[in-house]
Amino acid sequence: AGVRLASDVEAAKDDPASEFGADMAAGLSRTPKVASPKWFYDAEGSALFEDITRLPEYYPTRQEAALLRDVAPDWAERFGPGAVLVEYGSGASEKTRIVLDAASDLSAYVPIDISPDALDAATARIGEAYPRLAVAPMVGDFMAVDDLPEAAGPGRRIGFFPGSTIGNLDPDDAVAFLKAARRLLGEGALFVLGVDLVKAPETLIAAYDDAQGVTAAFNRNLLVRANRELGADFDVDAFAHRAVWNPEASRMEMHLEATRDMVVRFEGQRFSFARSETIHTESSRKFTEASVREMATLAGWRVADFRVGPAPSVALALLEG
Ligand code: AVJ
Repeated sequence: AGVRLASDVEAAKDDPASEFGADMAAGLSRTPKVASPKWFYDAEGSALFEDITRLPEYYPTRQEAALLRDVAPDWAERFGPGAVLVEYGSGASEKTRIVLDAASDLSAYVPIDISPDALDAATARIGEAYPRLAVAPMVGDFMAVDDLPEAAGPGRRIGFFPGSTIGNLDPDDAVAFLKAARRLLGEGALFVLGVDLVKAPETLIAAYDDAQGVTAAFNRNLLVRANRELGADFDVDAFAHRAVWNPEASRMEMHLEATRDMVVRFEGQRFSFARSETIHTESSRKFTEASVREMATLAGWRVADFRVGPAPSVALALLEG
C-alpha cells in the first residue's frame, strides 16, 4: 500500500492486482455499492482524464490554469530560492509547468501519482524541459506518502494539490490528508490548493456528463479495468453513466447504474445487482471560500491568500504551515 520511489516504478507496474481486487470486492459488498476513484487511473484512465480536461464542458482545468498563471508570479516570490515542489496526483504534470515557469529557482520537483505510466511519461517530459531541476517521482496513493525521497534535498517544501482532487475526499479524509501533508512537508512549508466552487447545477452536471461521452467512458473504464486485471465479468455496456448533483453534501457524484438485474463474478465472489442499482464511483466536492477556510484551519494551516477566478469559477488557496 506504500508509495515507492522512482527507481521502483517498473516494479510497481508488475504489482499483483490484489489491492485493487480486494478494495473493489469490499466496495461492492456494501450497501449502497461504492468504488474508490483512485482505481480510475490506470494508463487508459489517465489518458481519458487528459481527454476530459480538453472538453468544452469540463471548465475546471482551463479555469484553474488561467488563475494559476495569474497568481503564480506573486506566490513564487514567497517560495524563496531552492524550494522543493511536491505535487499530489500529478498526472500529466501540465499545470506544474505554470508553477515551474514562475518559480525558476526551485531546486527539485517530487511528482506523486498512482499511474506509473502517466508518471513515467510526465517525468521524462519535465526533466527534458527543466534540465536544472532534480525530478524525484513517487508512484502510489498520495494518501499514503510518509517520506520524501532523499533526492528532493533540503529545500523548503511547497505542496501543490491542484485540480480540486481534494474534492474526491470525504470531509474528514480531506482534513486528515492536509494534516498529514503539513507534517510531511515540515517547518515553514507552503501549500497551493486548487478547489472547484459551488455553482449552478446545470454547469456542474454538464462538466461530468459531456456530450461526447468521454466522462462516461472514463467512468466505465473502471469496469473494463476490473475485467482485464481481475478477470471480472462485468457487462460494461449494461452500466449507464450517471452524473448527479448532491446539494446536501455539496458534491457531484458519478455512478454506474445497472440497466438490468445481473450477477458479476470476481475475486471468487458473486455480486448481485438489481436493475437501477448503482456503484457510486466518485464524489467531487464543490467548495465555498468559507468551506475551504474551515477545512484548512481544522488541518492546522493558515490561509495566506485566496483567489477566485472568473465564472465558471474555481479558486486557489495559498496555505502556510
Ligand atoms: C481529477 C478528481 C479533479 O473530480 O473533477 C473528471 C476527475 N471525474 N470528470 C474531478 C473527474 C469526472 C476530477 N479530478
